[in-house]
Amino acid sequence: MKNSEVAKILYEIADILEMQDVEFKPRAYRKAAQSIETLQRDITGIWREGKLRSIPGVGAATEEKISEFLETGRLPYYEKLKKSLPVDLDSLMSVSGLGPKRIGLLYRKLKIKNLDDLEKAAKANRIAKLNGFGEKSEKKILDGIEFARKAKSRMLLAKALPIADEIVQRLRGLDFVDRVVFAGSLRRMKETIGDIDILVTSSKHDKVIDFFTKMDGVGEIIARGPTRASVRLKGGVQVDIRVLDDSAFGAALQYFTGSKDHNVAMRKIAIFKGLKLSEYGLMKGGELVAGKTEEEIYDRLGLDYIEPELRENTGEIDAARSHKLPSLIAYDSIKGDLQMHTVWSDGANTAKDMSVAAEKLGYEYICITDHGGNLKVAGALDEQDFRKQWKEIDKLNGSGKLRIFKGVEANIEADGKIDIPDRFLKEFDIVVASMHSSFGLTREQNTKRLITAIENENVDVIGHLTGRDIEERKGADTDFEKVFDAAKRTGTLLEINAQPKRLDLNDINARDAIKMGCKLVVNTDSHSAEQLANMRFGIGVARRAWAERKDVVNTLALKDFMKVLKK
Ligand code: DGT
Ligand code: CA
Ligand code: CA
Ligand code: ZN
Repeated sequence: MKNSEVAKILYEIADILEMQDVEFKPRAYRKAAQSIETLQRDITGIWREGKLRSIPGVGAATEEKISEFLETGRLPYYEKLKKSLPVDLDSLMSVSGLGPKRIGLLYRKLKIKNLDDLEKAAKANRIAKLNGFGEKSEKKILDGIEFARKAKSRMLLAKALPIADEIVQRLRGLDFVDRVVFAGSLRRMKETIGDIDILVTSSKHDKVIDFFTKMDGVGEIIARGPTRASVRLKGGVQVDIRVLDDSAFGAALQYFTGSKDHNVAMRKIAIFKGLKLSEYGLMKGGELVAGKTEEEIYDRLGLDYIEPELRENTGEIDAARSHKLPSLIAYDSIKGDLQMHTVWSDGANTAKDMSVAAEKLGYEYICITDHGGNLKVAGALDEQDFRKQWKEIDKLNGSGKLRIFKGVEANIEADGKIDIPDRFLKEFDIVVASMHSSFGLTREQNTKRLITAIENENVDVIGHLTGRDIEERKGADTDFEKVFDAAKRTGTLLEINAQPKRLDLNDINARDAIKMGCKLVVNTDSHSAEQLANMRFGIGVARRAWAERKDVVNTLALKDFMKVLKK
């Protein structure tokens, strides 16, 4: 799978162009990189089908570069750019306060290429004298260097999962391995992942390690021992592997799934019962009493089985002891997806394409929610456009089994008003209202804003409620208790947005919403047919929020679902 390699190159091109003060292009390259990084399909396959342009953000220039790289394994355009600015971008970019523009300036004026150069220059007070810097930013840089040296950068779950899946598949193909699974934060479906952890059972430890460290895509071997190894892939991702014997598979899986806090609490229970729990098994005075499966370990400690998504030591152990664990929503329980965009606004596919893809997923209904109102940058539709679109949807509804709802994603303005008049809003089947700007309001203002939107009788769903971007922007400051209370009171649905960079509501907020009796909906907010596959990340959040099927309305069959919409 070349996705992360391609994404890394495009990100670097964007950074280097930005360092050279080129306009517009950096944004385009970065946008393409973002969607490729979290694609759930191998980009090589999409390229072979000649469909690179169906990836959101990929235009003529990026298409050409990607094709060349996939065809020849090289990209001279990128190599030349890199040579023109020989700096260690990866580490310099992780110093807070430094972006490509400033790194470019530091290279041109002071020949700074890496963290060591940067540190020397800052300590000699040479940075403060530069135009656009100053004492304060020099100090900030100096503080940032230490942090950057230690910084273990994290990646989005959606980037890590397909990479792990592919490595697991490769290892499963070997005749000298028995079981292959991934563990760690990935198995717990955390929103970001530090590294990928893989467990293999085999009697040929050395052969597994040998294959793993030499397989295609490995850029660097970080560590290598008889039963474990760590590599860094060419795309930058770290993967750890451990090879073990079958007898302790459950104990190892339990241990390496974590979380660390969950494990610590588990070990305490073991000690209390006169036992010892480790990655090698549950022992009593040196005798193995459980270890082959996770289930028998939990059972022997007097606990119901705890699903990986719950293992964060946030009450799951007490719940398991008193048989009060939730019966988590299953990954395959979704019947419809209620937020997606088409070519009418900023999506890459037609309504027809989206409906075909949704039928393939076994859905009973979808809602097309192209942007409306003032969001012109996202190609917002006006009233006339929507009426034309509805004719298209009517036709599709007449021809297939899938029910397509006529929806809109409208904006919640700073004062809580929706940017489409109520007269027209009420003609839609489903209105998703979301915030797309004014993220700097005070907690009080923003809470009032959301409540005003929730109280609008035409608003059915609040989309990506906080507006956060996991890697770039904190969510708006909000009094969740008040907002959830309003949602519950008015029967307004709250979205878990499954876009990898959003996952908004997050696990903690969604869990609070459920506790307060709110109903949730998990939507992909897809901008292409491929992205409908992101549903699993939203369900991951729902499960980490302890959600049951009854808490999520788009698990309902069509007839029952229609009953929960506001009149
Ligand atoms: P990550 O990679 O930062 O997203 O998070 P994890 O949870 O995958 O952590 P990682 O890769 O460092 O280790 C994998 C699992 O191994 C972790 O979830 C629990 C277990 N583990 C690692 N180190 C320790 C430790 O020092 N004590 C305990 N009890 N467990 C550990
Ligand atoms: Ca990990
Ligand atoms: Ca690890
Ligand atoms: Zn949106």
